[in-house]
Amino acid sequence: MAVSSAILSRRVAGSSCCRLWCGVPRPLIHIRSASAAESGARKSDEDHQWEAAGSMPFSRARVGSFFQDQPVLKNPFLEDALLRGYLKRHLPQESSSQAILSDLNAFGERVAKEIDILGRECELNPPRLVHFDPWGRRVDHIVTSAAWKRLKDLSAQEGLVAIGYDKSFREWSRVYQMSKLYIFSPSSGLYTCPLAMTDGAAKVIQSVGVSPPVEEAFSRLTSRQPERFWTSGQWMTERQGGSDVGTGTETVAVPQTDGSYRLHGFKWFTSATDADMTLTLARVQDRSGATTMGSRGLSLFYAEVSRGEDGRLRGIEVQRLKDKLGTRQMPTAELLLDGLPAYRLSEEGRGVASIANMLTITRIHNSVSAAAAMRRVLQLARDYATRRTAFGKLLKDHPLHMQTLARMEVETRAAFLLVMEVCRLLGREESGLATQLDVHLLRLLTPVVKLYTGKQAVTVVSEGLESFGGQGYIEDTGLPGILRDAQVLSIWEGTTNVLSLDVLRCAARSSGMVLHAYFEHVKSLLTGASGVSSLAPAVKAVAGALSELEQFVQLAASRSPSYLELAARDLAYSLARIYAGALLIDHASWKEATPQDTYAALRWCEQDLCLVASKQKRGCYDSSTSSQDASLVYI
Ligand code: MFK
Repeated sequence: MAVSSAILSRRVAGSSCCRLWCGVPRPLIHIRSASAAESGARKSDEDHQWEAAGSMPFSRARVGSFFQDQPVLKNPFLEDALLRGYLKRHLPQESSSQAILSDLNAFGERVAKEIDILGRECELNPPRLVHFDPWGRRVDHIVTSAAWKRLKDLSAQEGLVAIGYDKSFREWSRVYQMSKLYIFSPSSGLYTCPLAMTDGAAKVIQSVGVSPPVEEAFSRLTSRQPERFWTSGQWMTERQGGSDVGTGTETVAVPQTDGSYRLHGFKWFTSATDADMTLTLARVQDRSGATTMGSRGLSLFYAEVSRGEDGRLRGIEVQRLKDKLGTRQMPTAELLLDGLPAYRLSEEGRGVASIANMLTITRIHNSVSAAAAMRRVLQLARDYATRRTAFGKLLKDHPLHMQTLARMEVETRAAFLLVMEVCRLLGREESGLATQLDVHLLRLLTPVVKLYTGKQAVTVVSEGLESFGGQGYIEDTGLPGILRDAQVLSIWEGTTNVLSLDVLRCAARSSGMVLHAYFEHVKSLLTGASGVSSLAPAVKAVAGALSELEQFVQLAASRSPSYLELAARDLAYSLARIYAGALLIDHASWKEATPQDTYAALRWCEQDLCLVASKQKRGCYDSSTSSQDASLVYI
């Protein structure tokens, strides 16, 4: 009975296949037997009989026998022509550069063969919170996976923070470090998050002075020895919200007789909460218990996360772990600070200005992760396009599919060059080589690049998932996780609008000097490419957009703050698009540039580069707009 029903099912399947393909070109990949689909498996006698009979066999399990090849992750360093080209162009011709390239190559191999699996394990084994021990004592253990712990050790060994502080690479330390993180990020199981904050904390400590009580912490944050390596948190967000830190921070710091403090408050959103230490903001209480409200009442504190002899966290209770859309690999918690011992690192009232160094670093890390997510989905999509056949040919042979991937490639290249530009400037600043123009550019571009690449990442990764068809929507392919994790990139470390306002603020505080530096630098990049005829349309487009932007800035200077505020997001986008255009052109004008570099620059520059000028001409920032926007939303 069982045999006959199996035969029956094969016949039905075979006949339905004949019906299906009648009059339609046969696919290149035929439905294969289940056993044949498993490479190396031997065919059964029955399979041979069916093949001899010319049938279209389904397996006994009636699931058919065709299995789509999955995309394969190859060495992300070797797969990335732009990364390699960028490094070849910019790194000096010396042995340390060779060492950088070989390290990136070896690391890329490790990412593909070893690290990607660990990252996946982190996704499959998210952290959990154990509040109590079996005997009812409060322990607040954040239990993380073995893979997460392994990634901490590996991050130390690979110097993923340390390289940024390694003086032997001079102004290229940051480009080297961020290139490595760029390769690592999509496979890191979100370990890039604690690394970002660790790097940011090291930077803050460096800026306030590497001396006790944070000397030891600095050495641990930048250590390559797993047993010494520490990660840091950045506990800023409280219940009243993450953006308006000045108003929203309620945590108080009670001075102790020995000069230290005890912190009391509630941190609503603390990421990578298994950290060894943290930097956080609080209001110092005076003798009467009063505090200063607003940003000017905030000071920066350093605290270690440790346990007492009773096994309980000192001065901390973990309220709960967050249930997030993505980044589930990483513990994010709500914390009650109940007398947490801490040291003040900043002058009283200089908390926001002091933690700003950390924000700069974490925003750059965010941008690196955004470009990396785009690159990863594209690498997988283009590999898949060489394996998947539809409508009689491989996806790579469908021009419309290639057009879609090429557009993703252009976005990814622009994002990558923007990110590397900020890393280059950071390296110059930290090694004492930065000109005033570099310093202004770094201040302006950090929020611009963060906000723009965060948005690009969501769009490109989403498009990337679509390029896998339904499989892109299936959890255990690992693809949806890339989209979920990308969604946070435009939210944390400053949302798009908050960063757009930061752009306005830094322009105002520098009396326009950051914009002056911007205009100067873009013009110099265009001048460098002016002799390359193939790039002429792109140069013309960027020069035209730049001139429109200059006109807008002049006009905006005479307008009310509310006018500027309405224009802030479009202004930031315009700054990003024009600058990216100039960088693509600059890269394509390099003597070893490829025709693809030119093509990417030309394609990028076809879009509306100066969005803010186009919108301004249409009256989008006029005084009546705000009320119309509101009435449209609340209709
Ligand atoms: C994959 C890697 C990802 C990374 C993982 C990280 C995970 C962590 C998750 C989080 O913690 S998310 C929460 C992060 N929170 C934010 O990003 C806060 C967003 N809000 C802002 O950025 C607001 O603009 C800000 C809190 C800074 C506004 O505060 P204020 O007090 O209104 O700022 P104000 O008065 O403009 O500036 C105070 C001082 O700071 C000024 O210095 P001076 O007093 O010396 O003039 C500013 O110049 C300085 N400052 C502010 N923003 C700065 C800055 N300096 C440099 N760069 C900046 N961006």
